Amino acid sequence: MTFSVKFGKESAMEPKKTRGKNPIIDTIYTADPAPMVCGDTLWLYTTHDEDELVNNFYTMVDWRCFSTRDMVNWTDHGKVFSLDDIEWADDRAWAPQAVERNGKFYLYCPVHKKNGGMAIAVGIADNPAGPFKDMGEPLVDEGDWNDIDPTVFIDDDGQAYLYFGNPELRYVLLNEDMVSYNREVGVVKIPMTEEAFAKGGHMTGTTYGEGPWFYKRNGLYYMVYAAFAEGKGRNEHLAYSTSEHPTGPWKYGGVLMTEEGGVFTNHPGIADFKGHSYLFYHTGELPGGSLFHRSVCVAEFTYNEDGSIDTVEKCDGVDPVE
Ligand code: FUB
Repeated sequence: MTFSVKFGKESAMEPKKTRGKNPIIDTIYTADPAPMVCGDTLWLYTTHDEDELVNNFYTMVDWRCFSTRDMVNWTDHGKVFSLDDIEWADDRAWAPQAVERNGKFYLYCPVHKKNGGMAIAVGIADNPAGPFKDMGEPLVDEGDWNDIDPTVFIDDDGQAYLYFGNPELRYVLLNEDMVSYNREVGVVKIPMTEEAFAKGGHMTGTTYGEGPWFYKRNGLYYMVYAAFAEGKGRNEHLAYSTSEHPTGPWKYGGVLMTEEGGVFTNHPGIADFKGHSYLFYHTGELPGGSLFHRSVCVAEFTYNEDGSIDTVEKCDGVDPVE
């Protein structure tokens, strides 16, 4: 059985009868999963690791989109945004996140600028499957290399937050238009303390590495991120911190997914969908998988009564939902 979706050009992927199977996508290499729930559909935006590498490094030129209504059958919407659509960018189509506001869809994407350094681009579309159109200039461009891995969240009072960063976690307060931010507040640097992110091996001396994912549940704010334990040669694991306020102070919560069995990077995306909580992540487990050839997976998890989360195991798939 396959289903059709209302938006865009789609192709139904191989139907799966009973359980969803990891990696979710086995036709291309994908990484940096960013789920977005819209009504009865979960949309999954990913980066795309090209088969052929340039300079033996991440070779990534476009962003892909997939959707599901049951966590088992997925529809491939193909390329929804690419470096070719961003006149001022030339490389590194890295980890995105999408959000809907007032009937428009915004895809926040780190890219390498033609004149050097990383910055955050915004693609805008009328439906979740794109095509996304670049807003024409960087949204965040501090002139350093920290401006990667944006995560966006609109709070109950309407204030939207865009967190991002490697090695530092930073944020801006997005304006209602979602394509500009409060310049008086500017780019705020989160104090990179051990209380917030635990002692770790990344450049700030904490575990916080990159790939933040910001959301709120039952009045508690969560920051989930790719993290580095102390010591040399460690792969990234996933960890989380919480706060009673959207801008911190943050308190370290624990390890969400261990580094074992993965590749150097990992990248979290969290969504509640049809009464279940999901952690999307990536591994190198497709045939030919490697540091630069990753694939997106998903695991179901539950919260403890106090809002804490136990370590989630990498798994081979999830059950269907209705
Ligand atoms: O995929 C490219 C980069 O690697 C992402 O931006 C990081 O989060 C890491 O996954």
